[in-house]
Amino acid sequence: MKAWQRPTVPEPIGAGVIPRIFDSKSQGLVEARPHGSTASLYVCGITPYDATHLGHAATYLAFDTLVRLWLDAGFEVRYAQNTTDVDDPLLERAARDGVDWRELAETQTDLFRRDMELLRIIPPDSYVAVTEVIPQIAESVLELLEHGIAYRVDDSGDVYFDSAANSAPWFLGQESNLGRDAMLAYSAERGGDPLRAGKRDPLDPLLWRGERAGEPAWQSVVGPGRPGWHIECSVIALRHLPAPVTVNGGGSDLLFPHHEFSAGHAAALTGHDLAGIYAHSGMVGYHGEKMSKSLGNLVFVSKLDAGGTDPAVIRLDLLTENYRSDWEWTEAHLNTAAARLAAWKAWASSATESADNSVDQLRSLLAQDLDTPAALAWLDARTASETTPTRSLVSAVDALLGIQLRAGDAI
Ligand code: 5CA
Ligand code: ZN
Repeated sequence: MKAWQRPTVPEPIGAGVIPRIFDSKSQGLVEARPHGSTASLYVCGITPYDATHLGHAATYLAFDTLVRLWLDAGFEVRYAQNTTDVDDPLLERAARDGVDWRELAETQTDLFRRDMELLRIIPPDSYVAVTEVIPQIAESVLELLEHGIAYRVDDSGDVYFDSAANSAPWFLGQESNLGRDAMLAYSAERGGDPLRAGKRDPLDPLLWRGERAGEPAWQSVVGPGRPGWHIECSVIALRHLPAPVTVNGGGSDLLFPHHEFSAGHAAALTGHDLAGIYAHSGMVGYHGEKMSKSLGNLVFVSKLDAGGTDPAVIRLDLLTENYRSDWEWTEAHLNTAAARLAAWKAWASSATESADNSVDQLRSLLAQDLDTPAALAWLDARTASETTPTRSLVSAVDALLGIQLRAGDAI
């Protein structure tokens, strides 16, 4: 399906730096260096309801910073993202509100696209809804059944992934580094069904859900039904990006089970790792809890926009925090960003054409695990000092941070 309009991104000035980023699998900072000249990125997209809250926005912005650093370093970027446009939480919300689930998914995806555009987030090259790839997912489930890496439970039509039957390079816990107890707890909390009778391992995840009365279902090579959650991302990533992808990303709530099993399914299908790096953004909170659909403590990008907040202020607000930290959003936080943007704009208005090597300082701060707080502090110091701004630095703020400081520059 179509993504959204790409913002203009100024051409790099001089040589960029290959970014380093924290890898959840190896538990350390690693260079996000692509094989060859193309960096590839898969980021888990929204389940389209309650979009777009500031937690979502912060996560897509974190990976946008990575994309911008790659572009700055001279790489081509191939980026794919899904929408989980059929899944239990979406169906439950549609039923609760008495709307058709397809209608809900469509309107919420439209809202998300608009919000991403407002925030000047670079769109994926492949934006793929799960309902667009149902036959392909079913083919992959069949392949896993034929290879003895998947099994059927009772006569429900449900198919599960056999975590233990899978062969190298993946093994259970490889991506998340979690012990069994933690995995069991997260599985129960995040869409798994460890108590389901008849499974070979309580942690084995659903690959295909057999048709149930009143639920959407598709005819397929594994029988009527719909896909499980993790296999959708494995299949979309494998079909749209060269494997292994340079970075597989999402929020830290996807560390387990989602990314563990997306990696597991992909390895079972190809014999290779899904990704070189598994990167996770922290959780944005509000009123003392993680901002989440189930709790309802949400602040929406569209509502802030409708209330007159400049989207650039929202963007700068989210860049204030380290992408890996869990942090609490407040109104005051937003006001600080508004003051900062005003100060930076005043500073940028007197930019000159003179030579400037300070862009390298900005890029090297960001290249160290997308350290936007350090970059912002450095720019604050620069705006507060008597140093005359240069056009190249102002342009780098646009290219790397997505913040346009001069009115009249291209949108
Ligand atoms: N559709 C699945 C991924 S395949 C999903 O998790 N959808 S979501 O709508 O629940 O979340 C979309 C993205 O936003 C995910 O990467 C998730 O980790 C991230 N996210 C959700 N809540 C927050 C939050 N409070 N702070 C930061 N990121 C969040
Ligand atoms: Zn996903």
